[in-house]
Amino acid sequence: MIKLFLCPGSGNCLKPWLAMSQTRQSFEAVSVDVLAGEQKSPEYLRINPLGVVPYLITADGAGIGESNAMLWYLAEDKPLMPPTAQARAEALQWMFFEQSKLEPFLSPARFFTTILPSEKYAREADIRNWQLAAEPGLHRLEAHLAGRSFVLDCGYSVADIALFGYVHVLEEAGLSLADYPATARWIDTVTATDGFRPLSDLGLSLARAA
Ligand SMILES: N[C@@H](CCC(=O)N[C@@H](CS)C(=O)NCC(=O)O)C(=O)O
Repeated sequence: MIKLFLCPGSGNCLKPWLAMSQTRQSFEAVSVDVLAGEQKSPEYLRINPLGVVPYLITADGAGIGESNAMLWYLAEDKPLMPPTAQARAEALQWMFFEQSKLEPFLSPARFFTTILPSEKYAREADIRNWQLAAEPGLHRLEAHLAGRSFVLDCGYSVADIALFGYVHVLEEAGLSLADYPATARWIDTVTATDGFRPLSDLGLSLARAA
C-alpha cells in the first residue's frame, strides 16, 4: 500500500491526499509534526533526507518527493492525467508555475499569518513582501481562469489540484479573494468535484513517523 508522510494544514500535503481520495487509491497516512521539527529527526531523515513533507512511498517501496511529482505519479492512467501530449505539457507548465510563482510566497505568508500567528508582527515586513511577490502570479492565474471551469480545456486535472493547494487559502496569507473573482469561482468548482475531501478530513487518528 502507498504510504504518505504529511502534516495537517499544508497545501503541499493536501495535493497527494486529494489526488488519492479522488482516484480512490487507498493509502496509509503518517503524521509528521513539522511545528515540533519532527521532519528533521534522524528517523524521518532516514526516510526522506530532504526533511520535508509530503513524502510518498509507493507500494513497491520507492520514495517520491515534491508534491507535484506525487500528483503526476498518482494520476497515471487516471482521469486526472490530461489525455494528450499538448495537455500534459500545459499541465506541467502550470505545475511549475505553481512552485515558482505562487507556493514560495503564499506558503510562508500563510504560515506566519495563520499557522504560527505568534510570529506575525515580528515577520510583518517579510509577510508584506511575500504577499507582493505572489500578486503577479495570482493575477496571471486570474486572467487565465476567466471564463473557464478548470485550468485546462480538457477538464479537471492534476494542474487544478497543484494550484488549488495554496491558492484556495490565499486569504489565510492575508490576501483577498474579492480581488480574484474568477479564481474564487474556480475554487468553488474544484471543491465541488467528485470525491473532494479537505485535508482536515484526515483527522488526527494518524500513525506517527518517529
Ligand atoms: N516543493 C516541496 C515543498 C515541501 C515543503 O517545503 N514542505 C513544508 C511543509 S508544506 C515542510 O516540510 N517544511 C518544513 C521544513 O522545511 O523544515 C513540495 O511541493 O513538496
